[in-house]
Amino acid sequence: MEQKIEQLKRDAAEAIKKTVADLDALNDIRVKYLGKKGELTSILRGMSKLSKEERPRIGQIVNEARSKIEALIVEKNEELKEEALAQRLKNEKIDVTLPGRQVPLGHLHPLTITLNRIKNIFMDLGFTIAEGPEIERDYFNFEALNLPKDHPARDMQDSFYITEDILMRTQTSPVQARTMQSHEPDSPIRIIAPGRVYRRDDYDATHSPMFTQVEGLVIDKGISLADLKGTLELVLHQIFNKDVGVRFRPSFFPFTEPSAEVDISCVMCHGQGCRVCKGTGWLEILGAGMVHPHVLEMSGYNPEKVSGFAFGMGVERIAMLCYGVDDLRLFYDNDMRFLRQF
Ligand code: 2NM
Repeated sequence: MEQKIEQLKRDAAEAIKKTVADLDALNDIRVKYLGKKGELTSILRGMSKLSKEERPRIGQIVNEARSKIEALIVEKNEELKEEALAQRLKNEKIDVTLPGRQVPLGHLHPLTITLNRIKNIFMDLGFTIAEGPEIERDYFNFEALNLPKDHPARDMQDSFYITEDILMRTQTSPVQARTMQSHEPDSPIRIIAPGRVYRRDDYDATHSPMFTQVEGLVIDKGISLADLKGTLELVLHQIFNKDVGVRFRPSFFPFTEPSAEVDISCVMCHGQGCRVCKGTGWLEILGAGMVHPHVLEMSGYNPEKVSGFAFGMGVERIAMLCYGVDDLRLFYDNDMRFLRQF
């Protein structure tokens, strides 16, 4: 019996010693020798068969063997854990002196950059930014701007109507009409209305059913065409550059009288004539005029007391000319190869 226990002890010690880097295998050894169905436990169970004299002695030997094996397992367990930790520390070592990973930084969309520039130029001149709904009432979009019910611009073919009376705004001028109506009658106004507008257009290099506009409105006592010319000339010199040519051509808009189209000298050929300006040396860049007396009247202003000028420009067109982009669709395609260039 003593020999059997001694043998078990040696077997266990040997097995424990042989275990390398495997906590599971060590646990298997614990179960095999010390577990409920383990070999030492079964000897203890069989003690009833021993004589009275032998029982305490064998019991002691078994318990000693048990303690010995347990101690060896604990020791080995510590050893394996330390080894595992050392291995992890070695594998997961990081070099804190390495340079950090570059976080890719995004940037503003070229249309946003262009719009921000335009807004800042006007804000420097004392203009306030006004906003309004993109889904607009027919009254503000057309009626209040001197486009009566039978005006061709109000054709269903040209606008996105939602109901008889509600449509996607075709211009940001309804914001100006709303601004006039919410102001004390005849009180001065100096605003720009930037935002998206919608028209039933084809989608090609120069047209889009959705585009961005900046319109403006100035009303005060004694505002004249000279104020309109001076303001727009100054703005265009800042958007493009100081030596860009600016000219005013007579034109027609229902909401202004007189009206003008404003051209700048071609930014590509500097007035020599090229493909972009179709050989004319000039580029049409905005529309403007003195606010029609009837428009003032309809929004509660007295054309006998105050006058005003208004204008409108397309942000996509300005961005195309500033950056030399020849296809407006590039601004909407979200192709990173294009966008990354700004
Ligand atoms: C343009 C051209 C000319 C314009 C007029 C008004 C208002 F509300 F005062 F009548 N807002 N915007 C206007 C005038 C817009 O865009 C090409």
